[in-house]
Amino acid sequence: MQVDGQRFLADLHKLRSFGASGVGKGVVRPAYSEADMEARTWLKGRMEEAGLRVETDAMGNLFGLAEGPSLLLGSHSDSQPEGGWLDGALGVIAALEVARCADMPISVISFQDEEGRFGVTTGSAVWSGQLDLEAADLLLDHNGVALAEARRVVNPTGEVDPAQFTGFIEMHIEQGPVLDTTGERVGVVSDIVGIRDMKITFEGQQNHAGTTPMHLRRDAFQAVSEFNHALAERFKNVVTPATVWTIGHLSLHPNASSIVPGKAVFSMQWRDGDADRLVRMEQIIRALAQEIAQARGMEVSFGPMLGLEPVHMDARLRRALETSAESLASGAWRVMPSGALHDATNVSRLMPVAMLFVPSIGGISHAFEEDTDEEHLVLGLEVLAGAVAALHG
Ligand code: HGY
Ligand code: MN
Ligand code: MN
Repeated sequence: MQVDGQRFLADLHKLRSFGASGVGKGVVRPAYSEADMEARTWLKGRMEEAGLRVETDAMGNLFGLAEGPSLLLGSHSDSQPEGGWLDGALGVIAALEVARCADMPISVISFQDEEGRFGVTTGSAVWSGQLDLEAADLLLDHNGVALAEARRVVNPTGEVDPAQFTGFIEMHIEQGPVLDTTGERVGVVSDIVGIRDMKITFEGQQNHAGTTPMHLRRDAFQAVSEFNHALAERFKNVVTPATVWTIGHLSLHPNASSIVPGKAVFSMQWRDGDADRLVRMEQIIRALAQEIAQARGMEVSFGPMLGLEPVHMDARLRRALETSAESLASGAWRVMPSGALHDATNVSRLMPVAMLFVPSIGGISHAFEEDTDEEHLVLGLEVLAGAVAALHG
């Protein structure tokens, strides 16, 4: 199968123009935003030009469907609030290019809200049955907008039956430092970590920042600060160097310089390759938050917890990627786990899945600086095409 690297790169740069941040090659293209929907309209046209039948489901997942049973390739085209031009977009455009050149049926997908404006990989979670649409509709973004409201911009054409697909392969940037550090050019994913994500709220007493003595304060931010500091200690005998946890979002109420914050809401997210360890970490998180709230005479509450279990990639699809990587990048590829989450985790509930990585310069992602050498992008495309051809050989 002969792919067209220049056409592929041109489409990647065109997709980058929707929600271009003006900083480096960064994009701002959150799920259901104007830029996201404009990008999807353009993608729809490119899928039709490739001879695919386009369907958009109720969540806004955009499918380009081949006739009859087909291998599904793709990823997502929504971005983080400050996103890179390749996260998700690479897999969608690579899928489109393979679908154009393949002499076997290839379908293409751009999932919606993989970046979790409303949750965790929300679009593929609903499509795969991991999450009910009714429950998803109740999810709020950090500005309090409900998913049900946001997805009104979608004009659904119909639901897509997963049974028509023989498997799913997602090409993605690594988003981490491994390939960039080793100088290797391709990663074949062995497994994807599991994740837990929930909001925690501490409520104390809003008060005057000048007249309230320190020992009388019930300061919600101080509770968060103590929680974060103590957590590292409590995790010490549970976590490994591969375990990660993040407080990425914090809102203080009323968020004013001269007011002791009475309320703090923060996101608590943790990830690991071991399902039992995720459970143990949750127990520690909940117990520590309650202990601190009690000690400080405060209230603590926990929002709905979203989570996905660790998944192993399908051996047959993975072997096809490994064989293709060996023939095109011999000595410059490796098998590796994914510390980032992907739609492939949800899709693995329905069919065999596998993933292919290309390096991230400096290991940076979820930032405007995210980038990859273009010859690595084209090589990844060729490895994907080689694996697809071999699977149908
Ligand atoms: O957070 C993640 O791992 C994914 O990039 N949304
Ligand atoms: Mn992604
Ligand atoms: Mn991402």
